[in-house]
Amino acid sequence: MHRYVLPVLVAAVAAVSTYALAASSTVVQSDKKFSTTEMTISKGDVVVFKNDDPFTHNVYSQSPGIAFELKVQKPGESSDIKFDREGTGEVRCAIHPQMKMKLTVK
Ligand SMILES: [Cu+2]
Repeated sequence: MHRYVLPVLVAAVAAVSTYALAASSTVVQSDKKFSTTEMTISKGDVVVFKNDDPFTHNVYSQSPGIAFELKVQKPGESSDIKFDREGTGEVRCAIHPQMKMKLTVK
């Protein structure tokens, strides 16, 4: 039985270590704008998108490597997106076409 416990333990420690090394950045949506126009992160990092507006946003990217979609994000909600691949491109809002920021994952 003990021979099965060790690999599970090693896997658990590795998972926790990976998580601890990942950095987290926050992008706030306020006044129909992102809090930054440009952001560069490392592969494996997490970006928290927070809706500080009194209305709904739908943040997404269709750029290679960084594609995601938050879908409908209500006022006050936060969503974590982990970027596991390299890529660069635009993050936008499907509801407010003027909302744009550049994101690079390297
Ligand atoms: Cu929006």
